Amino acid sequence: MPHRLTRPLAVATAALTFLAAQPPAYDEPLRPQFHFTPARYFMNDPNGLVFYKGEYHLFYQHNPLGEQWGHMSWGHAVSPDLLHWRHLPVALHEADGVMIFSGSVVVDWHNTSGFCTATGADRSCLVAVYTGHGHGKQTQNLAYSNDRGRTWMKYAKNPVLDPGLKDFRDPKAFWHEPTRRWIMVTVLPDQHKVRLFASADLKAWTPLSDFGPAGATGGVWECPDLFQLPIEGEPGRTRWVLDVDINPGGIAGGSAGQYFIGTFDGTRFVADEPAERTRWADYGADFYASLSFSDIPATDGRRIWMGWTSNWLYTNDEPSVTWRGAQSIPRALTLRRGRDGLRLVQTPVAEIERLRTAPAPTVITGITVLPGSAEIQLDVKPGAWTEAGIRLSNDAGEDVIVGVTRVPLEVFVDRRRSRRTPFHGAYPGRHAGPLAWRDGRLTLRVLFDRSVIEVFAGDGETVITDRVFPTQPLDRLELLPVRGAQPEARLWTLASVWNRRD
Ligand code: DQQ
Repeated sequence: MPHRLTRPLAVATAALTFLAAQPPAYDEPLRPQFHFTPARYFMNDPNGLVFYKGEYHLFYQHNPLGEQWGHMSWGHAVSPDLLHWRHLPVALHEADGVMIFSGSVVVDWHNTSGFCTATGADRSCLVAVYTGHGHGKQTQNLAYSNDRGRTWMKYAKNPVLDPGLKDFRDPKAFWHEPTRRWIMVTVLPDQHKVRLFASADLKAWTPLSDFGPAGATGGVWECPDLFQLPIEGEPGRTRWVLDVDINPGGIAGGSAGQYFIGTFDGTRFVADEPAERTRWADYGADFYASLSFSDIPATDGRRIWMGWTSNWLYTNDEPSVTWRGAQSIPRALTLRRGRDGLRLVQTPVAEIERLRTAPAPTVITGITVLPGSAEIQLDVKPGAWTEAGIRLSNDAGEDVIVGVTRVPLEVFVDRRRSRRTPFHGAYPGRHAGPLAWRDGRLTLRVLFDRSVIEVFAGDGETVITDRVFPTQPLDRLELLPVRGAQPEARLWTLASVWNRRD
């Protein structure tokens, strides 16, 4: 006789099956509302960022089977505006003992690879260049898609680069028009070297040059990127930026991003500054593996990157449930000249202003209700103060201070008291970065999103990204009392990008 479930059990089973098939509510207490998070399970580095036929693609390091790092595959989402993302099925799965580590995607506009099947005027397709990790080594591999990234084929003759190295990864490929060839930037992590290759067809690669060791070398080098940026206020002038992440040995402990500014002639990157000089992309503990979008049209002209808002010190222990890991807000990049030479400037993409629920901000006086997702702007003027800033807090006695100190002149995020019940010894901390007066004022633009804080200080010159994991929502905002000229703070509530069921 066939086994039959009793009626209550059958109802319970049906309910569970129904729940498992439902999209997540995207409303768990720590779940950011305008930052990208995976629907379920673990996410780390952004991968394959590319704009193609009206869509931004975000691939990401993903464990499709669990809440900790493992089974690395490429998760996938698309967006029309860099904010509202639609999840697509996993693009590249681990297979045959080879995990899919980080890498990039390019548009092969002229079918140099021979992978593109389209015949008309537009012969383009997408090609992914990724690291295969397995069988004791790391190799560079290709996959391609002829249906706007919906399905992917791994190249039958993978790997395309296999020097037999245990650590050799994170290819970022781009088309270099002056030499009319593809360039691939990779890292030799424990040698603290970036190695460049060139190719006519994305399949056969020739080594070009090495860069490094230089800058910070207290940990392995990972996830490089190389791109040209305009210099603000100097029309027609550009410089190249080589971004290399380091773990551990970052400015706030653990993982962090550093960059070098210099020249690239199609073969070699040469830094402008001495090898001892380290420049940090972000002074917080949670901005890693940043990657810039490929193929943003020249009519737009922006170079935009995003990074993973976590740290290898504690990522596997973060106290979020069902999902783990968030990406930063996409940031537009430029270079700015100051007393200290050129530096990278990061600005949240302008699209974010469309999320403001009202055009006029609320002016902060006394203790104000802090919505879960908000943008706060703090303006500080010269005065007799030693420290100025804002305090985000809750009834549980947890708080985060975001502010500036006068001596030394710095911006900081202090999350030491942001969680009553510790989850990892490396999490509590205060992170600070150098700041300069601009036109007689200090301005902090703070993006707060439940468990993500991004601070853009000095019009993007100094950035701090820190996750915060309070045990209950930080729902109060107030200005720190200061002596002398009162700072001004304004707040915009930001709408959720996850209010759709897709
Ligand atoms: N994460 C990937 C590697 C990369 C590291 C593996 C950086 O490709 O070097 O998940 O977070």
